[in-house]
Amino acid sequence: MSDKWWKKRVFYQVYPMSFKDSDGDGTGDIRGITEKLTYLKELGIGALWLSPVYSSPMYDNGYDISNYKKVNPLFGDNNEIYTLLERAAELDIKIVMDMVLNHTSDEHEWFQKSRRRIEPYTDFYIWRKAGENGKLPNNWGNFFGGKSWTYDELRGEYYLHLFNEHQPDLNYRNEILISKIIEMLKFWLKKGVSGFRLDVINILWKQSLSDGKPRAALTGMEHYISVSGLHVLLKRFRSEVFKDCYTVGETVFVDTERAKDLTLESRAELDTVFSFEHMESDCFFVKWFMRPFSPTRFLNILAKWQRALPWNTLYFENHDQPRSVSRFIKKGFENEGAKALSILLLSLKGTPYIYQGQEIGMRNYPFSSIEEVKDVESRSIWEFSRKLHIPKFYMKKAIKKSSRANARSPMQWSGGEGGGFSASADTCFPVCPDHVEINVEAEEKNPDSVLNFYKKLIHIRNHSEVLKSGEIKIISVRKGVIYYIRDYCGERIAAAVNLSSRKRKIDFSIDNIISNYGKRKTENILQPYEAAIGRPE
Ligand code: TEU
Repeated sequence: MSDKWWKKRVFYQVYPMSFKDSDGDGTGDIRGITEKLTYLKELGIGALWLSPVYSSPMYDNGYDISNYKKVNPLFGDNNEIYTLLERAAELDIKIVMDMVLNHTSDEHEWFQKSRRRIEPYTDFYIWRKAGENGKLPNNWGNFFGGKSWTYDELRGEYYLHLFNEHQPDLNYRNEILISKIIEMLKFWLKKGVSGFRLDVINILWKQSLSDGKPRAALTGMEHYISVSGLHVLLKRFRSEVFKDCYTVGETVFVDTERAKDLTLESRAELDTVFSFEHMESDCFFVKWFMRPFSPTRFLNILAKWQRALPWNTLYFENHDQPRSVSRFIKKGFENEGAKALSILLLSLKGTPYIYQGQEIGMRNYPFSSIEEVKDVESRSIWEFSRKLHIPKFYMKKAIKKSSRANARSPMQWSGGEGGGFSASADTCFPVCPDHVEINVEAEEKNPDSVLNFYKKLIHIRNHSEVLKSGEIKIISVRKGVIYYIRDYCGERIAAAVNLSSRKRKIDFSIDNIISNYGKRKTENILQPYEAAIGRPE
């Protein structure tokens, strides 16, 4: 059995802008995170994933880095992050930093020099002349909707950007760039970082820049998603810098086979990936084209991934996804539903990730107009949909429901002014009005709260070898109910989760070590959203 630390710990993602503001300027900061380490420790958290804290003009809230080694003044300074690393180490909490290697900000010194053809930066980015008859260099689309090339007057060429125009893609055919990236990663490892969450890592290598097969979205993707050159590059990173640290790659459009190609230990590329298939079960190809959530479809995808990979991550929320309670649970069942999801998250096989606020059952922000939705992706998609003449009423509804901004409203620490997030009334994102009921302070006092349920469950997991390391056998997925057994050297534990809003008959029996309904009432029935971990017969 493996003793890798990242297989044993529960992770927690912090989105620094909206976690805790310590100095009253309305934006979360590093000192705020340090202040809350004891809260996280009490929750049972063993590792943090910190979304980007580096210098950035914040077009994409830090996923547009202008200096990899310097902390964004909005969040504090380098000494503050070193202090955070020290305090976390004292509490035995590992820190995994987000690292954006596919692109930088256009304000990064490298890009500014590349535009001016100053060596050695001239080829750090992907520059091309216009195509025939003044056309763009190719027909690729970008992840936020629209084209992926922008003309730079100064250089007189186009540069590639698979995200926003302020996020130019780096050129990994340039050796000097690679050596600078490796040197920068070593810098953070030396400071005590335990690993990296690698943003869109499977699109780093562009196999060719030829036109792509036209698609509804992301034309050109076959030229850069998990292509052969990427595997070579990742093996190199592994041997030169990621030797002893943990990596979790955010990988877009991967199926189970591609995920295995990236994570099998023998291949020495990444340790784990964040895949998207289960998070896309309620949409068609892109999230703006939604279909009703089907618990059976969702659970079947999870089951498929559990069977296919020896190990991977588990997550139902992050800073790019709407809140799971608003998305997967019927109105009126939020409390049971949030707990049912927590049982699933913490009893399947893999490394579980909790996103800030998930542990108190935070919900989507009730946007009343499209102007309120402050997010570069939502804005771009809105503009793009206008050009395509997609009906306004449809897009408004789709964006409000699935925008990333839903998960970025400030963490709700208390029921008081501003949810206890900031002393300022003018916060970076508006505080969700439901903070009056849904907040840490109130939930700590309520024995039946989602927060106390998470705490209990994480505690059980942290002390159970079978939940942490056991093999899994998915026995059945039927009518929104999943039933599985974990097994560790003969010690067995079972879990059953009804993710539907209906009562369901079951043909197995499960006692309860922990259940979201307290004591189980009826032997062969699961109540709506009832979930339990117990001993199998
Ligand atoms: O996200 C990558 C990505 O594929 C996103 O387009 C994602 O699918 C979408 O946001 C879901 O709505 C990563 C980061 O997590 C995201 O915050 C960044 O904006 C993006 O990369 C660019 O760095």
